[in-house]
Amino acid sequence: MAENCIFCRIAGKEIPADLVYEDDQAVAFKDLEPQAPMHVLVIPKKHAASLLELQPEDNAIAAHILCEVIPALARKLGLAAGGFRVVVNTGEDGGQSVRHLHFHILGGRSMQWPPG
Ligand code: DGP
Repeated sequence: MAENCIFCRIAGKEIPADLVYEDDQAVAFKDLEPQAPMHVLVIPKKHAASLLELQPEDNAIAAHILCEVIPALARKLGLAAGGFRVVVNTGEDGGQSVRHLHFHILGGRSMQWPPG
């Protein structure tokens, strides 16, 4: 757990969030500032500031989130039929505001490309 990390504190239940999924490695909760009718954040419980901090030993958690948690959540949240978008903002130019790795799942409307 990183000091003063808001997402570590959500994972640790120190501050409340609208949790939609939890297992021993990951947590998912509704985004406080939703950009789509369904907007959920999936985070690893273990702190990593961004994608750039992931190490080879994090392969298993990254695969777990991508291959298991996100598809299962998309189905559970009713996004599988219409489709959805997964976004990992990274660093300043990537628009990352919270320095704890998180996967945005956005759905419930048609997405535009390119993103702003
Ligand atoms: P990013 O810009 O990619 O770092 O996205 C951070 C997202 O986190 C942003 O969409 C708003 C959301 N967020 C920030 N603080 C909180 C919080 O305390 N609770 C919840 N549920 N979401 C938060």
